[in-house]
Amino acid sequence: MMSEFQEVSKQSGVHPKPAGLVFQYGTAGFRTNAKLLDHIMFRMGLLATLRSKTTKATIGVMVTASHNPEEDNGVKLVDPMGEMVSPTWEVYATQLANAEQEDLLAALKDIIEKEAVNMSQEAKVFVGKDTRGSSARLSQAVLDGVSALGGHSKDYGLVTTPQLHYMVCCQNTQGKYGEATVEGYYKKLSQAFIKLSKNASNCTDDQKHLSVDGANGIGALKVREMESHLKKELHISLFNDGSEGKLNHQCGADFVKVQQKPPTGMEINPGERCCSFDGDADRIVYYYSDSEGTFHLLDGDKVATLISTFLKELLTSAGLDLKIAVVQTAYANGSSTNYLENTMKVIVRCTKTGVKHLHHAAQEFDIGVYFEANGHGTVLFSKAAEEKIQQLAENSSLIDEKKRAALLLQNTINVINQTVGDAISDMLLIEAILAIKGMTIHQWDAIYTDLPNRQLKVKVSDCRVIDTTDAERRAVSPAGLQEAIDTLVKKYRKARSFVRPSGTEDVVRVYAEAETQDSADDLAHEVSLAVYRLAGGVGGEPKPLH
Ligand code: NG1
Ligand code: ZN
Repeated sequence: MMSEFQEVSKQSGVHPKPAGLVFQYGTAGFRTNAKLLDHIMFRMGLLATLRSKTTKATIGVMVTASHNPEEDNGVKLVDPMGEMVSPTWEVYATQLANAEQEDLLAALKDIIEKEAVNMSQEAKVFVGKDTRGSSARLSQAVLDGVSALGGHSKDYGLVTTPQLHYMVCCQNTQGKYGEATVEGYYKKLSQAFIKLSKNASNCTDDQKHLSVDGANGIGALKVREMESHLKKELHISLFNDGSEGKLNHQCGADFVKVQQKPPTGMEINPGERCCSFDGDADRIVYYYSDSEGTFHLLDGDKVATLISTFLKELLTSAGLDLKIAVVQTAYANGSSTNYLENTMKVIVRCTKTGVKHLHHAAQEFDIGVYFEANGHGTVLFSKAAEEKIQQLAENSSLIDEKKRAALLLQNTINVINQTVGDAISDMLLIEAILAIKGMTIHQWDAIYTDLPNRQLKVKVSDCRVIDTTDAERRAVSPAGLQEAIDTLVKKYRKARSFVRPSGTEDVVRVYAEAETQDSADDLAHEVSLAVYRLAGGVGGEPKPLH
């Protein structure tokens, strides 16, 4: 035991913390300029090792800053079933990351004591990284942290975030979820996709074509690797593959969603299906341009609607009585919520922003479809639901339609990465559904019409002055802010607006939707002004969009 701590002391000298730096484990782990992260990476290696010892399971550490600019980096921990690390350990992560150099051992021992960690228990940590220039150096710091505490590690090198989550889950289920290799991931997903595609009887080569914007990141590399497994059931044209452009710069899912325009570096022909991944390939959005050249975005809400409609129809055909729900956040377009609740008649839940909240809520149903509007999401099947579907699919006395539905459900389960939102897996599922339903992207888009909306950011001196309630849809502080928003919203038809502090950037986010784009833009601007005035805005006053 003594020698283990000696090694920590020695190694931490190689990864020293600059005095006074303080970071929070935010919505998606630590995220900031890559230059400031070396000590945090080393310490997350230490923490993952302790977490592995307490859970007696393999833990994951992913080095990425997702859709942030190339200069940034970040790190997130993955718990045994592939889910986000538990909230108590997020607090430990923050404490360990912020302990000054001379207090590191004390901070470490404090966690060991609180969690009664058995230090003689073996530890195993899986590490992955994205394509950022800083990722190699930073993931080495994580590996150093693991070995300093005597843990074993496996370095998966360049993988997408969801691939790393998948590996952790496979490992801890002794292979029940799949084989814990990148090859095993491709095999499982592509086999399920090919089986689903066989149900699309008269799908032409044209319909099998998809343009993918890889955001110049890891997703592009992995789509390329996967292509040969797809046996020509999907023809991919890959753009922003990282050979020239800069990561996430004017491209990628976040750019397309927030700017509501196509990425640069992509050829778009009218009516053709296109999609964008983000920098670590855990988000996807679709879009197309119509014959008049107008751009149409199909975001996470449209994806959730397509998938839940498909699943609901299959459940009816299979005669299965399973409870299906869609989980969204306040950013979900009002039209999507309205359509899901009133036309499709599925249960809709709204949670706070951040995937862990959606994931948690989705676990309460037999089938929980969760998506953030920005395109991060997946589907969760309860154990009981999976078993029922499995039994039905294996029942040899079933008649045609029921049998077909049961087999489709079974393959749908296999194409989905249930551990976390996964752009590659979501893409395959969406492509299969469109092919099976013989649906064009225009027909998918026409299921409901989005309310025009606008997202803005406001800089304030301290984001913590804003406190929210009701899944972040209402502000309880500062005083007067919610009243001001209510008054502004009343000026517009079909309007809605809310504000919340971002968990990944030092800004307040403003969201507004209304009957027309001009109204949404005006409302977003007016609410930004209210935030600026009532919540301590810094810099110049927000300017109108028009
Ligand atoms: P913040 O910065 O807390 O709004 C953003 C996204 C989240 C989530 C996280 C993690 C929006 C409005 N917010 O969080 O949904 O994806 O990043 O990546 O899209
Ligand atoms: Zn991401």
